[in-house]
Amino acid sequence: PKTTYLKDYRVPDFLVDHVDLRFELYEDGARVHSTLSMRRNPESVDSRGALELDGDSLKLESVALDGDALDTAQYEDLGDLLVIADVPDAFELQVVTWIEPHNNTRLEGLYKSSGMFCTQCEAEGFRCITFFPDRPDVMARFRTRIEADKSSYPILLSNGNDIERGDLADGRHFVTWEDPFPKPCYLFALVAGDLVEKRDNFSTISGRDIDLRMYVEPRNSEKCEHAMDSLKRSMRWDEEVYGREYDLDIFMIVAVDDFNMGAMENKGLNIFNSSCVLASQETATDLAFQRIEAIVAHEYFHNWSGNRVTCRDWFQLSLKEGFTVFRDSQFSSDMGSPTVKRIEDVTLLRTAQFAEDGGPMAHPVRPASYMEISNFYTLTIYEKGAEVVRMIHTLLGPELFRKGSDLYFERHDGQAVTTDDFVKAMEDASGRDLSQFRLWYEQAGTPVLNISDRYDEQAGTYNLTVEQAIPDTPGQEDKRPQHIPFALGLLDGSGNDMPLKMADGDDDAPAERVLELTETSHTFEFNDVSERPVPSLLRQFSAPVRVTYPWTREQLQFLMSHDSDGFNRWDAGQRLAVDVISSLVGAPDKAEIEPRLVAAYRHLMSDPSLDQALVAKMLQLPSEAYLIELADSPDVQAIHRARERVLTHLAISLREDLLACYRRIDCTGVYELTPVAIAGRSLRNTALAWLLHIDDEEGRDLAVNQFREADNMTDRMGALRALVNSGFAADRDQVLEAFYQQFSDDPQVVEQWFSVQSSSPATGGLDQIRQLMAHEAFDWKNPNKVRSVIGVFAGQNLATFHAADGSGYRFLADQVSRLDDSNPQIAARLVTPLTRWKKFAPVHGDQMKAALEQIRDKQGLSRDVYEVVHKSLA
Ligand code: BAL
Ligand code: ZN
Repeated sequence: PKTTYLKDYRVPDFLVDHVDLRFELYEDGARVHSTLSMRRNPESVDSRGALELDGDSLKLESVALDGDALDTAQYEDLGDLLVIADVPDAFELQVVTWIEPHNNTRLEGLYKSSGMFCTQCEAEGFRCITFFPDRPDVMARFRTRIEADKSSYPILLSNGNDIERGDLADGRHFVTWEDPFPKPCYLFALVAGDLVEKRDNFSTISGRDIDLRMYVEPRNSEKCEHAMDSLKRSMRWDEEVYGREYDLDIFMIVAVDDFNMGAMENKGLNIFNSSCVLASQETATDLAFQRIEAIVAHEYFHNWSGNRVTCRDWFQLSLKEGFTVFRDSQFSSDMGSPTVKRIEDVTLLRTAQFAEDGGPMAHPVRPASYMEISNFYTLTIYEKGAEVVRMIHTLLGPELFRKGSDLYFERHDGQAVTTDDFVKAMEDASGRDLSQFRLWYEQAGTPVLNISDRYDEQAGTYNLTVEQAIPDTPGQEDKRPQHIPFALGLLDGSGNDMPLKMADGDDDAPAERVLELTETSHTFEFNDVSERPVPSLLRQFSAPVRVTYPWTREQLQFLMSHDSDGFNRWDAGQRLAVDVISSLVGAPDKAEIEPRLVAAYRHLMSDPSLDQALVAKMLQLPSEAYLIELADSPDVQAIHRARERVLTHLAISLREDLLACYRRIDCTGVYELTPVAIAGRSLRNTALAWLLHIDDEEGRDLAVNQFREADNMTDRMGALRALVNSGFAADRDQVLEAFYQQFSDDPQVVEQWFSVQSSSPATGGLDQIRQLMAHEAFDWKNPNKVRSVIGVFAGQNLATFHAADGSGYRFLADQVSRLDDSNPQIAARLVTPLTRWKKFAPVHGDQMKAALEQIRDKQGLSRDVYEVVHKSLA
């Protein structure tokens, strides 16, 4: 496959002013009539070149230029390109294509899901619908007429406003939609189906009434309220925090079961994976409720950061994704607990993005090349991209950042631009020089900050030396130092923040500072320091970096209970737990387990005056995935055993505290989604999980009872998960069966039921995974089912996946090869756990490599999987 390079970017040779589409939808296919009003781009260097339009899997029926049919000698249909050598400077091109949505298993372009037609065009799906210059810097106004059988497809939707509708012969009907905003074709959408409509409305800041509509299958009509409320909160928040008002008269959300992504921000017509939008107390966990709120917000925020201002090319993907993830994380912070939200974001970043940044697919936030753009919807583009925007926010402060975002939206409204344009707007609005900061977009890899300190009691000075190093990544060596905002505080012996006086001419002595690192090494001096401080470093995780500092366990325990920064309090607990578990990896079974850990956890569990939302997070032990990420040449089985040992030890030592904690928290009231209520359920379920980890009989009774009595999915799932992971085999089988019987007709719940089993070493042995795949509810064509069984197995059930005989790796290779024929995007994602083979101890690495080679040797490998496998083996 060919590689596309950023350095080769050229403006488009042709522009499209207007697109007129007519879809004839049938059961055996769809005919697409496209009329493009086109002209040569005056900025193109090639002023006489041929017209080339992208296509994929299209059957071309006819081509006409300015009303005259062309014969086959006048154009060339190369499959992936339609070439017309001789076109005037401005013209109208009519193309008719035939496509087969019912056979479209890739779920790119127009396809069928549960009997409805729907689309996914980002990144390059529009070319599967009709021939078109499929690139985001070609922006056009779209009018779309949809024709279909009226009884099977009463609802016909596209972008913009519906301007005309009517009946046709043979029981068919049509609706015409017009979108007044020019947009790239990746934001085009179409939906046709037998759906129920839920309506609401929103009055914008300037007093315009917006019609809000959700379309779902009839069985889901009671699961829309949360998404609708989330939408209204998002619309209000974007007005208040970013000054962004909605621009069309209608905003629509559609839920579909078969979807490669989480959701898609098509202009005025957001399409969601059902699992990311439908929720009820009985069927969705707290986590799902929060995820839905965040994703609804994310897609809505794209209306400005993505749609009104879009990307010039796909190398700029983080322009919209990084910024929009940053915006949705600010929103979630404002709606719930900011500290908890930060902990969740950083956990994902440190576990998964750092792993990506240290592996063969490492790439900058603005990549320099790709083979298949679908492979670049990554944690680096999204999460690290959001961290980069967050650092700009930290460096500029909220007021100047807002000035910068206002300028960005004003300057570039209706344009397709670059990450550099974004940074420039921030510079121009703030007067700050961000030239070195731009390296965050260009250099891959996670910077490491090695920190040392020296306290001079006589002089009353404290020196902190920070050295930054950025590891080599594929194709990038010898990196330049980056501009890093580094927030810190210093704690005195009582746990109070000390005034931070520095010899910078500033008399101010704040309790916290954001230092700016720009050199390879910096030494910062603090004055009038009356005692040796305990440093609280990188507060709020002010930059996406790794920090090494020789904290003692005593200091970590101290920070856990005293740091005024909630995030660092949590982080100290994580560091302590990581240190304890890591020291036990490979140690004899009798090796002592650090008593401070038990003491610290007991303190957290037994003091109800502490912030319960933070406590709930602090009681989560670092995951196996995170421990593996932190280790050099990890032996997964040894890490698994060490972590299990610590968990067992904690549960035994804290048994009475766990029971008391479980009973102390009252969960009998009305189900609420407040941070306090969520924390209560989380704490209770953690207590339950720990008790069942040691097969405690009393805990078992509590779990069985909770499973039966629960009026919400969080508690039902908490009990189910605890029992599934326990040694109580009979109870486990019983609750699993009861759960399935109750929810077998709800695909989103069945996906959770699959996940709870495939993630568990207790039930998720390879034989069990195969059984799940043979289950009546498993469906190869549905990405959520594939993810919930195969993806969860390889990503979360690490002890089984990394079995010493390599069976987990071979199994995954088989599934990837099978899936590659029908859905290459999802197949390529599934490969991820194998890509890091070089990091692992040879006992794992050699067999992981062999599994990658097995995939590589498959005939007819897709471009998606080819890229991931070949880069991993390079
Ligand atoms: N643009 C793809 C889905 C999302 O990030 O919103
Ligand atoms: Zn997005």
